[in-house]
Amino acid sequence: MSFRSSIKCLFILTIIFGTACRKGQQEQAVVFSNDFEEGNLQHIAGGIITTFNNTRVMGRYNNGGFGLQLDNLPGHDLVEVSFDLYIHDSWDGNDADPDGPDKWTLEVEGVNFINTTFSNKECPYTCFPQSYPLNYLNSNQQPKTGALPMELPGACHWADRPRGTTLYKIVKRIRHSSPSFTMRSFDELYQSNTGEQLCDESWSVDNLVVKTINLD
Ligand SMILES: [Ca+2]
Ligand SMILES: [Ca+2]
Ligand SMILES: [Ca+2]
Repeated sequence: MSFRSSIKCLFILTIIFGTACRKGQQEQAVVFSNDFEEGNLQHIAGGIITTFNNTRVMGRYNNGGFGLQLDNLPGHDLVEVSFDLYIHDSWDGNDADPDGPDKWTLEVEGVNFINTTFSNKECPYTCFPQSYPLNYLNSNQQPKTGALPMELPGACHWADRPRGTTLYKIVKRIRHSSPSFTMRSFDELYQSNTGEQLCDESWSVDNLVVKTINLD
C-alpha cells in the first residue's frame, strides 16, 4: 500500500470509528457554577456567605435555606445538580422529639428529590442513626454513612471537635427538559436545649454546579 493510500485509509477509519465513539455519548453543558469565593449570589434567593475551613460557603442555615432559579437553558433531557454539603455540629438524625428528627431536603420544581436526616453523633456514646443515603424514615444508618472520609472541625458548638462537621458530596440527575430550572434546599432542625440554634446545628453548601445533559 502506498503512503498516500495509507493516509486515505487512516482518514476513512477515523471517520468510521470517530462517529461510532460519538454515538451514545452525552452532550453536557455547565449552566451554573459557583464556589462562592467572590461572594456572588446571582440567581440565588436566601443566599448567605460565610467562611468555613478556609473556604467561602453558602450558609450556615438553621430552619432556613436557599433557592436557585435559572432561565434560558439550552435544550436538554436531564439536569445534574452537584454540590458539597457540610453538616455542622450536633445533628441528631432520626432521633425523636424534642431534639429530632433533624431533616434536610433538596427539592427540584417543587418535588422532593432528597428528604432525609443526618446524624453527627459519634458511636458508641450518643449514637443516633440517620436516614441518609436513603430518605426519612426508610432506614436507620450509622451516623455519617455516605460521608467523605475527612476530619473537619465543627463550625460553632463543636468547633473544638476534629469531627464536628461532616461532608457529603451530593450528585443528583433528574429528568428535566424545561428551559427554566428551579431548586430549593432547606432544613427542619430541632434543638430544645439551647437558645443559640444556629450554633448548635447548621449546614452549608459549596461548589454548587448545575449541568444540562442531552441524550442521543
Ligand atoms: Ca468555596
Ligand atoms: Ca443537637
Ligand atoms: Ca437536633
